[in-house]
Amino acid sequence: MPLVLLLDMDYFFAACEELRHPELKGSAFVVGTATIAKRERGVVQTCNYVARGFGIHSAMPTAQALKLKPDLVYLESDDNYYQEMSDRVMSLLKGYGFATEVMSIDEAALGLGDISYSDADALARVIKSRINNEVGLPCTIGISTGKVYAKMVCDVSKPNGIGLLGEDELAGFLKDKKVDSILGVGRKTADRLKEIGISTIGQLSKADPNVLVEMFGSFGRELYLLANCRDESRIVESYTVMSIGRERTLEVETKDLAKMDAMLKGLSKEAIDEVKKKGMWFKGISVKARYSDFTERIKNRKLNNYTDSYDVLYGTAAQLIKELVNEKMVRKVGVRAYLLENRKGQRGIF
Ligand code: TTP
Ligand code: MG
Ligand code: MG
Repeated sequence: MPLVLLLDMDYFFAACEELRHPELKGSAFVVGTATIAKRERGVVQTCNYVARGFGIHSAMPTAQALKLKPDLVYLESDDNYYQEMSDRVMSLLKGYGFATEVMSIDEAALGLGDISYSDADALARVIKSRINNEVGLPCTIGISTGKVYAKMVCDVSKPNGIGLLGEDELAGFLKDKKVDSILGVGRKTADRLKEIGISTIGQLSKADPNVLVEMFGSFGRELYLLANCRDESRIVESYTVMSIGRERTLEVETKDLAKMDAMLKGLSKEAIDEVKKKGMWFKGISVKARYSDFTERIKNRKLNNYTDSYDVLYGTAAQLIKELVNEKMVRKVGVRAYLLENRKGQRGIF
């Protein structure tokens, strides 16, 4: 079973501030979106652990935080500085040569491949101490069989920890956790699940997968599998948002390659239109098949050169889908262009 290592920086913006203002360490402080003059109108981006001790947290209005701690220190956000620190962390991580997905400014996932838990643990210790020493910041690492589980075990190991979650521990770990502890489940999803009587992951595991798909589309399927100890999240190198793709359910489930091919043709056309509209080109192509049993497989191919050609996208997709056809019926196919760049040469973020 391949393992994923997920690293998330501890109280990131605030830790960056402590690094350059060590005198702040003992006092409660927040980093906020508003200027100091208008601080009461902004929200807290993050705060240090001293402030957390007073019940202050991310996304709380600063005015409310000041009520909880009237002598709270307020700092204006300095995005360029945090991005610079983030870049240092990410380039240290990428230096290990594993497939690395930068998931946000302060977190990344590494696909470790087939490696033992003890080797993964040893690697995590080295990475954590290098980030402590070479960048000067604290972080926490989670290791499990997929990105979502690795994130969950990272969350419960904070601060400054390393958490391992093995396959045999998964069911017990997940059972009583609230659904919103799953990466990607926000308040809206949690509220809708509550309406059908689901608040824990244990309850989610017993839901009807078809009902979940009806409610949430493909995310419903992911939720169902996640609740049942299957984390199929993939490491996508570079930014996940930096991909453009289309997927669609086939009219009837099929094993007929020609039907999938016809669908991919249309999807490729739509994806290329979008790539061109955004003024981008790409170097990675990925094709997905979803089977009747709700499992999915993805095939990726990296090109030698950037392109925005329909023929290349569709032609590659047509090759890749052949590798995904097996004895199972296929209900959905998708094609995606990733490793995107602006044609002007700048990395595109949108
Ligand atoms: P997080 O990793 O969610 O939080 P954190 O690093 O501050 O704390 P933790 O130790 O629990 O991981 O977010 C990373 C940074 O993103 C955070 O330092 C500031 C910013 N951020 C916001 O600007 N607004 C928000 O609502 C959140 C959650 C984060
Ligand atoms: Mg963090
Ligand atoms: Mg984070």
